[in-house]
Amino acid sequence: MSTPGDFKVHATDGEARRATLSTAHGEIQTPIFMPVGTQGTVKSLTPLDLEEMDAQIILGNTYHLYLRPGDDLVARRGGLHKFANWKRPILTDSGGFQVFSLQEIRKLTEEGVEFRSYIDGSKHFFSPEKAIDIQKNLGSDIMMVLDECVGYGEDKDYTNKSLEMTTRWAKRCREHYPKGSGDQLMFGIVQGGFFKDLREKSLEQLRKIDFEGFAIGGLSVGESTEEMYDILHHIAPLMPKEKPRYLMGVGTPLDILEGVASGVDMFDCVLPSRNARNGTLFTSQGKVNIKRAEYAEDDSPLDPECGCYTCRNFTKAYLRHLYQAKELLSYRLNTYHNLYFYLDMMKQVRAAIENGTFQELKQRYEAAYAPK
Ligand code: PRF
Ligand code: ZN
Repeated sequence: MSTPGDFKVHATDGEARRATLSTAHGEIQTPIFMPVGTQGTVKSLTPLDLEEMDAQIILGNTYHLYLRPGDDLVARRGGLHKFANWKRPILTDSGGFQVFSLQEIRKLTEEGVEFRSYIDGSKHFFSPEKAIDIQKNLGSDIMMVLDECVGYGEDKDYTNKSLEMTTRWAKRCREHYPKGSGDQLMFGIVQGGFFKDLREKSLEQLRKIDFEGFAIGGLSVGESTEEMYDILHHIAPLMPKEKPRYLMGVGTPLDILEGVASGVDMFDCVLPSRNARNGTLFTSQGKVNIKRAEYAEDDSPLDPECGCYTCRNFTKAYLRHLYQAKELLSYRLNTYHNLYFYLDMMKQVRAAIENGTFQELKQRYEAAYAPK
């Protein structure tokens, strides 16, 4: 029997790891991509769709679900799993990032962060303890600590003070939900902007607090790919080997492969689902922009190598038509394909690590996704 939080590494290929993380709603095979279900739904898909494409875990957002329909309302319905009829694991982000990215008006103090609702402008306050209470009400399998995601271009002094506060907030989160007080796991979040010494300092402080896993926050916030990879390559291999590592809000297929190569186990990003809704589709041959006129009479499947429902049943000409007509089915078929593509890539990644062929796989994707 495994207990929530158990993390077993089965194979490695360079820094890349093939592992299993146990949660209260079952095991997750890593490396894994987590589809984003901000409002308790992965936009346009049903739980059945997600199970069909082998989604192992989805992400929910504290910020959105607290504002609407309210975490207490969700708790009265037995938690987010029951409310949304999703039986597999759920990870919830703490709300920190959403407050910082969706809000110009916010007040940050040692106590927490004050912000206005994006729905009706009403005032709200998240303390580290409050962020955990909300995630307890939602009943997620993995809770994230409240952190400050430092914007791109902040100076070293600000970034340093911010990471120190993120550490104090992380400690308060853990003290509010000590290890073993329930079957929800809690991950700390490494910040420190684009300063390697500050990243190391953040990690050193956080590893003294007993978290079940560690995330890298504060990347993909407007920096160049080179700057992001520079920090990623530096910090990921320094993170505890015996715990899961999660790169938050990243990224393109190549970013994810770069993360895996640095030893990251978990990823989430709105890119596949959001891009699907604006007609940008990921295929084995690179990106396809389905709105282009060249596809108007193209009777071939979107991706001949893809086994998803969309590719098995529809032509590019039809997908383009649905997109141009803004038909609801366009969102659904495109989202289905893009998430299937990401999840299938992760399946290939896991097999390649087991076979010791991860670098070859990575090079194949790099060839397909080379900047044109
Ligand atoms: N912190 C939190 N959530 C996040 C981020 C972060 O830094 C990011 C950064 N890419 C995405 N989501 N809590
Ligand atoms: Zn497909």
